[in-house]
Amino acid sequence: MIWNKEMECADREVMRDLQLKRLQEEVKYEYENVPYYAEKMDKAGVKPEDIRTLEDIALLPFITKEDIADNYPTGLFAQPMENIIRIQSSSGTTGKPKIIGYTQRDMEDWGEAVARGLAMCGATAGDVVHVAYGYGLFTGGLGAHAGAETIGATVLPMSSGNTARQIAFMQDMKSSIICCTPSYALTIAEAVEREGVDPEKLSVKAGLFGAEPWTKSMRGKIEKGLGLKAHDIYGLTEITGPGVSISCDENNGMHINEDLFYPEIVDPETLKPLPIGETGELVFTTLRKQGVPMIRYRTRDICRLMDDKCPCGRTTVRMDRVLGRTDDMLIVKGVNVFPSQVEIVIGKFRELTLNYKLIVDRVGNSDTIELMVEFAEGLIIDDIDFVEHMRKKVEHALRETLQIGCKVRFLNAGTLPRSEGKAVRVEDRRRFE
Ligand code: DLL
Repeated sequence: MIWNKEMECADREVMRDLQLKRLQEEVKYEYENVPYYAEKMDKAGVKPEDIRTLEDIALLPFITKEDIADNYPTGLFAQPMENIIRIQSSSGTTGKPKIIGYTQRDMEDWGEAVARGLAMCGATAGDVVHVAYGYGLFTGGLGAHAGAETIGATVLPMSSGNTARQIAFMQDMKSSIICCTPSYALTIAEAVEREGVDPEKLSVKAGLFGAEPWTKSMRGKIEKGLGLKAHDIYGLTEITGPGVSISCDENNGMHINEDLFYPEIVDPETLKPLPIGETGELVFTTLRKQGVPMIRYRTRDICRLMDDKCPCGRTTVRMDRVLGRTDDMLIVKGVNVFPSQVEIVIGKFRELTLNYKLIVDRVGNSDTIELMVEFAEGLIIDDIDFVEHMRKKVEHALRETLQIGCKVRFLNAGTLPRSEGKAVRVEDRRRFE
């Protein structure tokens, strides 16, 4: 089912006209309401009136996660707090989170964007939408929730975890659409098998899975294990959360909600726009955001756009699977983790050096993260009580900062290989091809 034919199936010229009109308004709005961005535009020698065509977007300066960090917490807000009705957040590079605020209209647009994805899953008001993304500052839970409410479906705000309870609700409440990370979907599928539940007897017909990269083989296992059709949903906190793009039944790229988010692919080195079909860094401009509008936000996701006709009837440009990132951000259990955050934690302990390595792996369906870190010169690991005490302290501090558990292994000073160039701080043993 197509939720909003007018926007999702618009004639290309009509869509481009709408995008240009909204881009001009958004740039003017941001110039007038966010002094930091006005300064950036002045420095780049560009004024809102210079945006005469969609291609003129290339004249505008980019916004990066560093700009967000420099303006922590609310320096990029374009509205006073009394007009902000919601805050969501995700990890930043500096140890300070990225804070994004939403107005009433932003919330409505977010609900609309996710509703389109739920409709791709076949959702109507008669469906029971089981939301097993985490609720809270992370956008997954409340984003999926907003979409389900927009459709008028019955929402089960499960949040993540307690898999036995998830399965009991799926059975008893006849959940028909499930929303969670693909790795959690696999965990649920395995528990379903373990408990001897027949997936065909579950009422769930489709799922909206995202927030992390996933593979074709994961898709196959989820579809079989839960007896449903899997859809991919992409998004990021800075732009809105889930719902920037979603895959339809054709499962061939994710349709971008182009009336709300304008996509570009740029060469990550030269930052020049690349033609459609070429792989580069994905950049998004919000076209109707009031709380924290983002003009040319560098997502750091590597991707390509597709504009060939989709048999589903939607005319919007699609984005392919995310192939990787241009920065060092890791997604572990759906949570964004920067090595720099770990470094800040380690730096607080004088017993530790800054020689460390993070090992990320996947055990079963779950990501694991382990920190190997050297003790300071002179400290030798032979006092078991001391080592245990330190482990507890460091693991606690890491959990506080990263929001996920990270095991710690201590090494004697000088154990880790020394870098002769760029230090290799991360070993990611997971495979996403
Ligand atoms: O992960 C928003 C979201 C929630 C999307 C629920 C989909 C479902 P952040 O925590 O800010 O926001 O992380 C954003 O996650 O830049 C990508 O690197 C990655 N990501 C998100 N969706 C996908 C996906 C949410 N479908 C970052 N495939 C993004 C691959 C994804 N990577």
